[in-house]
Amino acid sequence: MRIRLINPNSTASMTAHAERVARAVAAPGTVVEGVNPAGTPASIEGHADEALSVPAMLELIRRGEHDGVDGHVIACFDDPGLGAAREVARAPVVGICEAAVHAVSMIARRFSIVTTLERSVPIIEDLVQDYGAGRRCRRVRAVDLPVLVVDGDPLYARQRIAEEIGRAVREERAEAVVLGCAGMSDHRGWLQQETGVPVVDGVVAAVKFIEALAGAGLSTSKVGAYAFPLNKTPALPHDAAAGATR
Ligand code: 5HY
Repeated sequence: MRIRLINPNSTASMTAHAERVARAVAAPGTVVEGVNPAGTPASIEGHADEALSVPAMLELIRRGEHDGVDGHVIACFDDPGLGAAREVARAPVVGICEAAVHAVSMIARRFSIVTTLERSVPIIEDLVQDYGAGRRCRRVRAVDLPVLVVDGDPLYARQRIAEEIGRAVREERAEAVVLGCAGMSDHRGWLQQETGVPVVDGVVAAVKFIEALAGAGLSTSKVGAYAFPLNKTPALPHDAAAGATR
């Protein structure tokens, strides 16, 4: 089985970290290849960064389809462009937020999420509602560290994440915690050991969900919402020059 893990930001070290975590849990016979675009934001922190990352991410999905991969992981906790990616792909596409939310809902009745910056909190809160887990999620918290600090200063970051997990357990009685950034994946085991509660990482969950879906012979439905995009002839340059309107 071949899984393409796509980090939509352009920071190769984050791609490498997520690929290493994914390969460590992949089943024998599953090959995971991490890729990221050049030219997208170095980190995705908010709506504009998401929007700027999606076109190049879709190209990587198309390339994976051409290469015949068995599934795609979008390794960014905002699940950017997930619906668009499912339109373009036939193989299953799993976002790490959706994967983590479903996985944690099967091991705990109430959970919290710990992400990077405060600005990502409402984005993730809306995703949790969209994924039908609004009642299960007690709170989305932020350690208030930029994504690239989480990636670049791991020992400091994991200490701050552990403290936030402790607050989630004490204050809202979280029974499990989800790591709300792909850059936190490296720390899952240490954090679980340190805090004593189950810690769920979306990269791991997404890889195992792809193995389950592809292994069950399931692919993205091409009837309805995720049907292949309609062909659109790009506006020709002279249309614009002639001021054509349609
Ligand atoms: C992520 N941003 O997983 C998200 C996390 C966030 O570049 N990779 C990013 O803070 O929204």
